[in-house]
Amino acid sequence: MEALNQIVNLNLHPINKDVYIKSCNKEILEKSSLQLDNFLDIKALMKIQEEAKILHNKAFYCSQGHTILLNKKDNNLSNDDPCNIEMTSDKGCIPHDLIPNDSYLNQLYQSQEFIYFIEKTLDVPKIFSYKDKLSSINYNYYEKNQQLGWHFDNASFAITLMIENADSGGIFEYTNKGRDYEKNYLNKKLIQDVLSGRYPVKKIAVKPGTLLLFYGRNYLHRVTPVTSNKGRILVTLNYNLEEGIELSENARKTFFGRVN
Ligand SMILES: O=C(O)CCC(=O)C(=O)O
Ligand SMILES: [Fe+2]
Repeated sequence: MEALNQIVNLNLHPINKDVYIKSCNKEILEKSSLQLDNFLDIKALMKIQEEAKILHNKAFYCSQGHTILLNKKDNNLSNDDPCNIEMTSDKGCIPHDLIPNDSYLNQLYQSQEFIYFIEKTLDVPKIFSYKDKLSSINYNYYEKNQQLGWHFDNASFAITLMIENADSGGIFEYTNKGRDYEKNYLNKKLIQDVLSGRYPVKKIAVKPGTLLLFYGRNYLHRVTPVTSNKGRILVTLNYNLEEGIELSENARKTFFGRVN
């Protein structure tokens, strides 16, 4: 087990210090997302990039149609309903059980200091890993022309680590205005405007080593198609607010090609 400072650039991001944690909490409340550039120590980033390349040929590629709420299109509903428009998502995925135990990613994910930082920054009581062996940490590979269509996540928040970015395309875009899940609020007019390109969404172009936190269940977001030969590699660090949660068998089959 490496010390946290071998993995995280603690000089720039002292996530084990209360003052810094408070400033991150303030920032995510003010700006709606938290972007920490150069979060990973440079040597750790290089090791993770190497690991991503070694695992690449084991990635499971899927292409799927889904609505913004991650459902299947309902042919009984009107095509004009923005919640019934079919998006396309295609990417490759390495599930958690293929990531070596001693990977920096596993060490970061399990680190009590990192977990505490996330809990306090998001102001949630506790976070837990997935019960299933596939969903907690994922490498995502986006090749040329691949993308993630507009959607709201099922999980309330998302944590991503950029590992390699594409030379062009593969940009993360979002708006924090479309939904308030807790209040059962969904702004269909705004969603319609986003889908048709009329709404000025926020764009985040991040460099390798950046950590990004956002409220994926309330933010309509997407990854634009990669347009360069160089692909995009991103890690998602996935936690739940309750213990013992599994990703649905259906979702596991879709994203990982298997259930166990
Ligand atoms: O790849 C990204 O930047 C976002 C990933 C995402 O939205 C998801 O996995 O649901
Ligand atoms: Fe998402």
